[in-house]
Order: sequence, then structure tokens, then C-alpha cells
Amino acid sequence: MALISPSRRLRRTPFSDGVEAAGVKAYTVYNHMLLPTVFRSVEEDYHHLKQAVQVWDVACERQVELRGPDAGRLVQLLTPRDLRPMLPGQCYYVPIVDETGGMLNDPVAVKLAEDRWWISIADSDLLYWIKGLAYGYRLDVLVDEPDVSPLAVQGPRADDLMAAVFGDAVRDIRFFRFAHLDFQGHDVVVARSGYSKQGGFEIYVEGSDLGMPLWNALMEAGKTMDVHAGCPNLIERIESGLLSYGNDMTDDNTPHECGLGKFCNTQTAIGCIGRDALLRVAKEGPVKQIRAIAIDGPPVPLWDRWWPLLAGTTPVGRVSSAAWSPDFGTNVAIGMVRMTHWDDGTELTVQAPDGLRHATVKETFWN
Ligand code: THG
Repeated sequence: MALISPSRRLRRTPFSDGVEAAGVKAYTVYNHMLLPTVFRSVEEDYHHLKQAVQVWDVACERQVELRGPDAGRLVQLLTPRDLRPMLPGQCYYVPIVDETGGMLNDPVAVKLAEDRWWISIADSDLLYWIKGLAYGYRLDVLVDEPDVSPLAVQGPRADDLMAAVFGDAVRDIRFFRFAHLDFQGHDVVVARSGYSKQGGFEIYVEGSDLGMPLWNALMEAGKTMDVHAGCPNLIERIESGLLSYGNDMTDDNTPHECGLGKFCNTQTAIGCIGRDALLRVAKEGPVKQIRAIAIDGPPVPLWDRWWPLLAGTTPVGRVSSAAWSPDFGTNVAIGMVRMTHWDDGTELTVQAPDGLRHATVKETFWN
């Protein structure tokens, strides 16, 4: 592929100078912003992520901030997850659905206060849907995209690196909870979360000027811990079953098709815009669903489209993400598979760009 031309529309991040100094080799575009995808190589980055600690520029996980007395009501309009048990200081992974029950995004909701929320979005322009709802429902709430950029610290040594910069208080933060901590006299939100299953944190940096000082402090403190710049890793996230909106699912899919039923309480999520549609389809249950898939043969090539899944010559699904896993000695993949063929161990054929391959549906992901 040719290079992508830089422009003001393809937004840099507060950490881009650090990312470039660390030798970034490739980017993707996410929420109209640069997202690094490779530093040394996808495989080297993968091994390092599982052994040490990495600092990730995930500023492209933009925040939609809701502020005002109707903020809580507005968030519940968006999602079939029941938000009543959620307290300030908690994060929830929330499927967002439209009036047909189709997935519009799969963000992390951060409840800062009863009347102040961040919706940390995946790659779709959710801001406009939320602004439209706030206006249409005449809600008393401000909706905007603040100057807040997440920086992730991921890997088995993440606790030690974070403690070196923020103090031992970070060790007490529980999974999907956050604390307000001090960095150089600035209050930052630090959550135990992130787009890997290696453990770690996300720091929500308020104010672009704080970006490079924080990046540099983490790199400096991590010198003895083999810290390196990293990024969400294709191999690790497929092994871990972390979904990628726009790749593994779109607005054509319900949360149940995506295996996100465990994050839905459609019966009690009163107010959710997609509730009636989801209750209707829930009666039947999904007829296709996301599955882990092992693909035989040598390392698969990079993909930028669906690969058909066949039973004999009959199409029964499609693979949306795939990569060679060094640790599992097979290609790992995520795909959408029809009910008739989604059972564990079902043997299928995948039509990869370099030819037909044998594939096996898995009950669970690898991690
Ligand atoms: N962190 C933050 N914002 C984000 C992402 C993130 N926005 C974009 C994208 N990632 C949204 N998608 C996901 C997908 C999975 C998870 C988080 C965001 C995730 N899932 C865990 C799982 O499925 O096992 C845990 C979910 C839970 O138990 O609640 O972490 O990464 N800020």
C-alpha cells in the first residue's frame, strides 16, 4: 500500500512526538486520529508486551463528555447495560445500540460523578448520535469532546512502572475502577483497564500540554524495567478475544451476535433506545455469533476484508481478524459463524487470500 498523506484532518496526538522518537513503523487511522500499530514488528511487540511493560498512545480513544443533571439519563438511553448499580469511580464496558439494536460503538463508560461522564469511544463518530439525542430529547446536558487523551501502560510490569511515577496507591486500584492521582501538580484519572489481557492501566490525560511530560516520565522511570513504546497488538488482542469495532462487528450486528450479551440487561435497562428491538430479537436468540477460530497452515497474510467461511461449498460465516500466534503455534482468528456451524470443534474451510485453509471453531478464546 502507498503512504497516507498527512493533513490537519488526520489528527496527531499529544504523544505523537514521543511515538515518532520511539521509532513507530506504521499507523492506522482511528476516530480521525493517528494510532500506532507497529514499533519493532508485530511479533516482537507481542513478545515484549507479554514479558515487560509498554506505554501506548491510545489518544484516539476519544472521550465524549456528558455534563449536567441529565447526563445519567442520557447514558442509559445509549446502552442495554443496566447502569443503576454503577457508582462514581467505576468504568463499565457498554455496548451502544441504535433503535434497531445494531451496534454503534463498544466504548468504556467512565462515571466521574452523577452528573459527569466520559464515554471512551471505539472507532465511530458517536459524538453526533449523542448530541442528536441530547437535543431531540431536550436534555439538560452538555455533550462535547474534551481535550482528554488516554495513555495506556500495559504488561506484567505495569504495576511497578506506574508505582514509580504515581506512588504505591496505583497498586490498590481494582479492575475497571479509577482513582484521581497527582502528576506534577495536575489531577489525572488512572483506571485499571486497557485493550490487552496482560494487565495494566489507562491514564486519562486532561490537557495536551501534559502529554509529553507524562510520556517522558514513564519512559525515564521504566528504564530498568525494559519499558518500550507499544500499541494495541493484533496477535494479543485476537488471542484475548478483544473485539475491534468496524472490523469484527458493525451496526449490522446486535450485541448478542457479538457475544456481548453478558454486558446487556435488556429487561431492566429502562430507557435504552434499542430496548424494544433487542427484546424482540432476544426471543429467538441470535442466528450467528462471534467465535474464536483456529486456522491451519503457515502464518496468514495481513487482511483488510472478510474471508468467507465455508462448510463444503456452503457459506456459513466470515473471518474478520486473523494473525499468526507464536505462543499457540497456530493462526488465531475472530469470525462470525452461523448457528448451524458454531459448536466447538466444528471443522470449516476458510477462503484466505492465499488459498483455502482448514479451520476449527473454538468454544473459547485462547487466554
Ligand atoms: N480503553 C478505553 N477506551 C477504549 C478502549 C479501551 N475505547 C475503544 C475500545 N478500547 C473499546 N473497546 C473495548 C473492548 C474491550 C474492552 C474495552 C474496550 C475490555 N474488555 C474486557 C473483556 O472483554 O474481557 C473487560 C470487560 C469487562 O469485564 O467489563 O476491556 O481499551 N478507555
